[in-house]
Amino acid sequence: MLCEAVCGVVVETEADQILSIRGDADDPFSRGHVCPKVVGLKDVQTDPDRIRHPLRRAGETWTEVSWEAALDEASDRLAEVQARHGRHALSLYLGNPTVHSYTALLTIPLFAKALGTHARFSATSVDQLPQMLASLEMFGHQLLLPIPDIDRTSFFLVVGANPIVSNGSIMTAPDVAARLRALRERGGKLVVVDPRFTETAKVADRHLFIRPGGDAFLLFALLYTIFAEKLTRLTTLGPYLRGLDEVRELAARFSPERVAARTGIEADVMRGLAREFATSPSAVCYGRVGVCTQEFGTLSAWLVNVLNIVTGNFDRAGGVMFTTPAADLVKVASRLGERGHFGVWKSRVRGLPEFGGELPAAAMAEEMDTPGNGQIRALVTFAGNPVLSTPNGARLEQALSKLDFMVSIDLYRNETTRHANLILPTSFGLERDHYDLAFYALAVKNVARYVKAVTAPPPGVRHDWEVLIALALGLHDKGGGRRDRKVVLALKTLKRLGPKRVLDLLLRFGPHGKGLLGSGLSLAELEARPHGIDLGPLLPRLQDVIETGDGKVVLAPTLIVADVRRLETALAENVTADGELLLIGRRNLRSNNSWMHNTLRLVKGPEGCTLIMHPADAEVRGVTQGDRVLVRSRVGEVTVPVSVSTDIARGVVSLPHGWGHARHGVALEVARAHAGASVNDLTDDRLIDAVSGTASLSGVPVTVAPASPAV
Ligand SMILES: Nc1nc2c(c(=O)[nH]1)N[C@H]1C(S)=C(S)[C@@H](COP(=O)(O)OP(=O)(O)OC[C@H]3O[C@@H](n4cnc5c(=O)[nH]c(N)nc54)[C@H](O)[C@@H]3O)O[C@H]1N2
Ligand SMILES: Nc1nc2c(c(=O)[nH]1)N[C@H]1C(S)=C(S)[C@@H](COP(=O)(O)OP(=O)(O)OC[C@H]3O[C@@H](n4cnc5c(=O)[nH]c(N)nc54)[C@H](O)[C@@H]3O)O[C@H]1N2
Ligand SMILES: [Mo]
Repeated sequence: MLCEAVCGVVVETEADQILSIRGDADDPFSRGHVCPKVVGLKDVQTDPDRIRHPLRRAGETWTEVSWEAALDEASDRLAEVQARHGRHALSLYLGNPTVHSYTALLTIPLFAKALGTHARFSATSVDQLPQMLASLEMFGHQLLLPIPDIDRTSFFLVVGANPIVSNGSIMTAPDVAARLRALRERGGKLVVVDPRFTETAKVADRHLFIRPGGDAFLLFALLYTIFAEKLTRLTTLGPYLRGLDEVRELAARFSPERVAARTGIEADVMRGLAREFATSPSAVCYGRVGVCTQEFGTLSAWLVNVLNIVTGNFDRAGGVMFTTPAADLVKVASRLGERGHFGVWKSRVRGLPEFGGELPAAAMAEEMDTPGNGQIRALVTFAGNPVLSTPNGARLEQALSKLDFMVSIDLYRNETTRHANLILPTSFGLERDHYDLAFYALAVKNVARYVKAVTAPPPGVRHDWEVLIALALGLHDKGGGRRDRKVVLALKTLKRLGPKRVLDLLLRFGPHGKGLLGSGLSLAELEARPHGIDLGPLLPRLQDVIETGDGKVVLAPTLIVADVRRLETALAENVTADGELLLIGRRNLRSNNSWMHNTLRLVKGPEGCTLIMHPADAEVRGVTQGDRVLVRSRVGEVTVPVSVSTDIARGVVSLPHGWGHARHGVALEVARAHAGASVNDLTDDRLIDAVSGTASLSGVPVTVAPASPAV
């Protein structure tokens, strides 16, 4: 409900009060495991700061208003902006928790269509966009993401991910720690490549420090060795690949010697790693946020796939595979002809490409604060906090304060939503029924679980899908949005049926479904088995799912290959100027992006928002443990305490994101007392992965100096 690991929970209640939440030992997938964040379910639900009625802002004063008045005003004002400035003057930002609500997932595509704007943004472009783009280009569908077979592999190479803390991402795997322990117990190996000696690195067989942004070079060097030493394994896959020769030729330009300085890893070590990976009985290379949100995000995401493919670890047990989810949105989307698209239109100011109908979040502020035809004048946010989660948040914040109108569908008045004219609150957590529509498609086993709501929502909130549909239909009635009868009809049908019925249809006509009468899955079947159902291990199924037309994997997509030249040029360039350090991020087990810092049980204890710095870098700057330092980048500065540690590579500093709650107007009592500073006041909206426009949040050049004592 708030985490990709989808652990099952048992909730004890009395008269609608939650007494306890613990791990569900009978859940076949999570087997009783939960992490500290589980307390967030209750704490957020019962948080005194949570919004429980629609709120309207006049200047700095907030007052409760009725739903009717709020929805009427919202649709009126949004329609007015579109009438006056054109459809694309209205923008939309979708935040990460959208994917944790099946009802939102089923409604959002229609809602977005109904708004009729090209100015759509989401957390995708500060996260997994490169992986989705690689999938679109290589497998023909943006949602065909290969998933690590973590339970059967014998070699797990983790590049730019920290599953011990994140609980696994685009790899839904409850209790990932136990799964990694099991890997080593069966004689397998875990190798972690990261600029920080992370919690995952600490349980690995080996950790390699890499220079931020060095991954594409490393992956090419591995491929160089594998091709040069004839270690490819293409027996069964061979006939299904296009572009192998091209990949071989490209890799031949990146010998381990040539890239050693740029990766910070010795040539021999890279060679050894390549041999081990390629000769293991099975192996997986797994990359996540650290390879995506960086200068060469798309190249890295692509090369991760290529490495798995050419070593024969693609579409087979112990390697990476595509899932067979009970509710198969990929299949449905394909049948509707929606496989994803890229670059069909460009952003107005910088000409950045759309992806699946969305523009990069790094372009959001400039689209709002740059005058001219098509300038964004209004915004709808849904479950997002882009002021803290997208690059150059301070610029975005300025831009939000100048919009003609903004409405936020959210639980809190936080750094972003405080700029809204209206906040529309929705149900949360155990107040709504739940099915992990997105994450079962990304899970390391095929599983399914549906749970009913446990408690009633507060009387003044509505379910997310109800709010989205009401807003879209209201906008239409006022003459705004896209004048498309099919979309309006679909919204009205969804309103009448409810998302639960749609889920039932998806299950019935999915790969494990019963259809209308047969035997197999339906919602009723799942309701009767609330601990969830094990649908078996992942299976090879490339030929069932691939959407490239000729059934072949495109190993060397033109769009991506074109960026190799930039990579090669970068080999000759200095990454940092004298005295500069490269800033990376980190996550903490007791924190979830920007929005769980208002629960005291999670934020108490040692300060979370500290800058980790290597002792040698600290010494030359005259900084010692606990000192407050001033961190500066091109776009801004923050002051934070330093934590001196050899757990980080020299020349690199790490600051977590999601902090910075001391901003004026934020109604988060607990978070304010543990405010920290926002790393995204340092990250730079100009730094992007050149192919996809994904924000390069990692590897930002900064300077660090002792902060002058507070006066
Ligand atoms: N507790 C907790 N769990 C979470 C979240 C949370 O905030 N808190 N957030 C959730 C979300 S939205 C997501 S998307 C997932 C993310 O899941 P992960 O990707 O597993 O999590 P991160 O901690 O972002 O891991 C990225 C790693 O990349 C490293 N890194 C940075 N730059 C580079 C680089 O250039 N090269 C390499 N090789 N590594 C680099 C970082 O040091 C970090 O260890 O986690 C989810 N789970
Ligand atoms: N520097 C840096 N920046 C990063 C990252 C990084 O690693 N480094 N990680 C990036 C990643 S991977 C992600 S996914 C993004 C996240 O970016 P966002 O999605 O923009 O931000 P969140 O902090 O997840 O904010 C979630 C919002 O949703 C609200 N919310 C929570 N649950 C619900 C619900 O059920 N209904 C409704 N209506 N609202 C709800 C919360 O109150 C909060 O306002 O941040 C990105 N930003
Ligand atoms: Mo994310």
